[in-house]
Amino acid sequence: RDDEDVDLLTKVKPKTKRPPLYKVMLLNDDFTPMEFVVHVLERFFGLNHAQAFEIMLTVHKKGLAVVGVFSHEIAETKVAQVMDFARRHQHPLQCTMEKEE
Ligand code: TYC
Repeated sequence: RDDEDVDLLTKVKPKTKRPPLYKVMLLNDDFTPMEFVVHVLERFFGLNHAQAFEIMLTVHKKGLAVVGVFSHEIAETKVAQVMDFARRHQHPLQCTMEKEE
């Protein structure tokens, strides 16, 4: 750009906001088998067995846990995949998403 434009342009704040991120959470229940939850975490969240087992136990003990943070579209896809997989196996496992502050 021309040198005369520099003064003006440097006063313009770049308003490029990053898109919001969404926490995907798994909820505890009394019926879904622990091994099924571990499998879900490995299959849909790319966790290794040890990580998956640890997060499953956290959900089991605390009631819920964040299993990943994603863009809105990816988070929606993960929730839908988990809910569909749980429903097909007739487990009441619940997966939800929440905007990150
Ligand atoms: N509470 C379940 C049980 O004792 C295990 C479980 C863990 C269920 C995590 C859901 O998101 C969950 N079989």
